[in-house]
Amino acid sequence: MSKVFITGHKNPDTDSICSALSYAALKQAQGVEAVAVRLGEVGKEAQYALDYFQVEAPELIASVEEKQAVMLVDHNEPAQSVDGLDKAELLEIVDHHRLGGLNTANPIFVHIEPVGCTATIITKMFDCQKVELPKKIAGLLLSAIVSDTVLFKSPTCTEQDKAAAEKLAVIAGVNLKEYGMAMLKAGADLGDLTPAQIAKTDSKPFSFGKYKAIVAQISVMDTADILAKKAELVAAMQELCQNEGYDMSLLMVTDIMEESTELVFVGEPKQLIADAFGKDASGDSIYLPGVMSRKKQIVPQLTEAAAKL
Ligand SMILES: [Mn+2]
Repeated sequence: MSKVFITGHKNPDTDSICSALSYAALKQAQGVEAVAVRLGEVGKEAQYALDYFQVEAPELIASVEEKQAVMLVDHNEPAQSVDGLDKAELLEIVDHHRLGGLNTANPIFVHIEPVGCTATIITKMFDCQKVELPKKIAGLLLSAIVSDTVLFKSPTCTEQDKAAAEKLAVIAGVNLKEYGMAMLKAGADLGDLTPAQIAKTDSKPFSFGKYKAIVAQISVMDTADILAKKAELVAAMQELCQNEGYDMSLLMVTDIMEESTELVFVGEPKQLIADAFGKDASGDSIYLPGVMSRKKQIVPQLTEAAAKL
């Protein structure tokens, strides 16, 4: 059999990069010819983790050929997955997101749990399947958990994520808090990102009722710098809608320290935002204290509001 590709979602975040590498390591330990791949550029945060634990990034691919064996981690929605998936041979899904409309020709292995990170599930799989966790892989899994749970502050974080991270930190030989903060800081560095790049940071496409939307998220230590450029961001988001055919573009500017989000939005219907969050949405942003998770605090609310609109 040719090699099995293991991939996270398009526009990969730290979990998608690190879980693909880790699941490939688990499969390889079991004799499967697995190779981790990625569908986009490695972000600053994931690069910090790869450098720290001296692991090469997964190979970049644009699409898969017909009949290519594929396993998905950290996503299951076709719109977020590799081009050509419909004609590939999908074997497995390991994920922690909502189910999003995938149909398959054959029965497949699916392992989805409502935990804070795919890496938490993979950590448990190493344990259950009695495969020893290499130090580097423990470091990658830990990095993914720190990222997805924002060092356990996100409402998506469960006791399982914390327990896994504590165990992984010991194996990886790092101080959990120190390493975690350093990695989040590396990811929060805006550096030379243009407004157009910020508008697509960690973005994912969604359908809310009949409306197509793209929801991006940028996590920072302090939102003042980025919100000072809100007019430029809004212009870039309008352009994104026009160029890529979205009805709405949303950007979560999440303050890691304050545990809040300024949700910037363009497009129509703004009533969707007003209904979903119970706020006046006549401007171009709303402040959402306590909101850090797209998956739990943004997408379900928009989905429900769209159903009633
Ligand atoms: Mn994830």
